[in-house]
Amino acid sequence: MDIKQYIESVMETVKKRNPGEPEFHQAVTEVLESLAPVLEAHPEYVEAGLIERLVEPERIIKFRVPWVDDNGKVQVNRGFRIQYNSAIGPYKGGIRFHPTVYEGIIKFLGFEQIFKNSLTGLPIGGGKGGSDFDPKGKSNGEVMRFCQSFMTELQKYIGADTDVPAGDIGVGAREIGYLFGQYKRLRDEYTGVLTGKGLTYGGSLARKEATGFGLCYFTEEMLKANGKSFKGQRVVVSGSGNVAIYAATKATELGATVVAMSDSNGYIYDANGVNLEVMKNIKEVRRARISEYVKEVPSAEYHEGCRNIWTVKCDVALPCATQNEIDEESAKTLIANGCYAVSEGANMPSTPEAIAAIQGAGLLFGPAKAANAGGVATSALEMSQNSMRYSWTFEEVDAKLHGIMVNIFKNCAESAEKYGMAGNYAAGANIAGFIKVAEAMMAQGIV
Ligand code: NDP
Ligand code: 2IT
Repeated sequence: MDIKQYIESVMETVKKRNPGEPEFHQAVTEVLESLAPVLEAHPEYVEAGLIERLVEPERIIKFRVPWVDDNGKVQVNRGFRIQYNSAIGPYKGGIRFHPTVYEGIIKFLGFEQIFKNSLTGLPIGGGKGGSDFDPKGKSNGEVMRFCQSFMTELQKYIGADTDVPAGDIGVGAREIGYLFGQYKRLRDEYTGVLTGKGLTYGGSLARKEATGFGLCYFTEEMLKANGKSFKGQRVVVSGSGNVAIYAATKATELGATVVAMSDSNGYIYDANGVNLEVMKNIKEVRRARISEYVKEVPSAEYHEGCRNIWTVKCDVALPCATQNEIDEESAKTLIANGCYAVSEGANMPSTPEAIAAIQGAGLLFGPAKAANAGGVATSALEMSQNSMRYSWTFEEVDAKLHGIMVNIFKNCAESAEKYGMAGNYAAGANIAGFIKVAEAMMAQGIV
C-alpha cells in the first residue's frame, strides 16, 4: 500500500468526522506526515488499524457548567474532558479556561499530549480538558463557584489512577486549589487527582517553574548540539503567563537578555532585559495588564498589538502564549532579523507555513511536544511523590527535570537521524513519541 495515500485517507476520515475543527486537523496532519517512514518500516501497524485508532479519542466528555455570578445572574458555560489515549498510563493533561475553547481546541491539545507524555519517558497517557469560561475580570468568588460547578461534574470521570488533570491557559494555582477542594469534598478522598497543587496540600516543588525551565533546558541542548548557547543572546518570549515567566527567568539565568514579553493586548520592549520581579508582581500578584510594566520601568516601551512582538530583533524566539501565534509573515520577519532558533513553549504556536519557513531557512526548531514537555513531566513527578506520600526537594525535582529534558532532546535528535531526517527535531519528536505508544497499543490488542 502507498503510505502517502493511506495517510491521506486517514486524514479524510478525520476531517469528515470532526468538521469545523481546523486546529485539530492541523495537529493530526503534522504528526501523520512525519510518521510516513515509520509506517513504511512497520506494515504491521497499518494492518492493526493503529493510526485509525490513534486519531480517535477513547472518550469525549462534554457537560454543562452552571454558576451564579456576583450580580446573582445565572451563567452557563460548557466543560470538556477528552480522554484521548491510555496505552501507556492514566490520562494526563491540563485544563484550559479561555473563551476560545471548543471541542476542536481540546482535541488538538489532547492529541498532542499523547506524544508529549510519551516523550517524557514516564507512564502517562494523553488527555486534555477545559471550558469556554473566561477567568479574566472575574472575582475570586466567581472563579471559585465556577471551579466548584466544573468539578462537580468532572469528578465522575477522573481519579488518581484514571485521569489526572492539571493547569493550562487560565488555570493556575488558584483554580487548581478550588478544583481540588471540591473533589476532596465530594469524594472524601485525599489523592493526587490533580497536579500543580499548592505546596501545602500535595504539590511538587518546581512544578510552577517546570514548563519554562524545561523549555530552556531543551533549548540549551539544541543550541549546544549546534555550537551555540544562551549566553549573551537576545531572546524574545511571547506571553507573560506561567510558561513565559519561568522561561524568561531561566533564559536570563543562563546568560541571555530577554528583551520583550507580551499579553493578548500588546508587548513590552526592554533593551536592558525584562525585570522579572516587576513582571511577576504585575502578572502573578496583581493579575494586571502588561502595559503596567512601563509605569514601573519607564525606560521600556509598550506597543499595542501582541503579534508585533515578532518584529523585535532577536537571536532566539520562545513563543509561550498560544496556538498559531507565529504565522508565515511573523516567521519571515524573525528570519530577516537574524533569529536563528525558535523553540516552542506554547502548544502548536507556529502555523504549518511558519514551520516550513523556519525549517526551510535552516533555523533550529524546537517543537512544542518535546520542548514544553517539562511541565507534564514534573506533573508525573508530583504524582510519584503523592503516591509515595513523600516530597523531594526543589533541587531533586529540578535535577530530574533537567535529566528528562536532556534525554528528550537526545531522543528527538536520534530518531530524526535514524529515519533519514537529521536535524529535524519536529519529526524526531513525533516519531519517538509515537513508537512507545504504538508498541504499547500493539501489545494490548485491538482496544
Ligand atoms: P497562562 O494563562 O498562565 O498565560 C497565557 C499567556 O498567553 C498570557 O500572557 C495570555 O495573555 C497569553 N495568551 C493567551 N491566549 C492568547 C491569545 N489568544 N492571544 C494572545 N495571547 C494570548 O497560560 P500558560 O502560561 O500556562 O500557557 C501558555 C501556553 O503554554 C499554552 O499554549 C499552553 O497550552 C502551553 N503549555 C502550558 C503548560 C503549563 O504547565 N502551564 C505546559 C505545556 C504547555 P492574556 O493574559 O492577555 O490572556
Ligand atoms: O500542555 C501541557 O502539557 C500542560 N498544560 C501541562 C499538563 C500537565 O498535566 O501538567
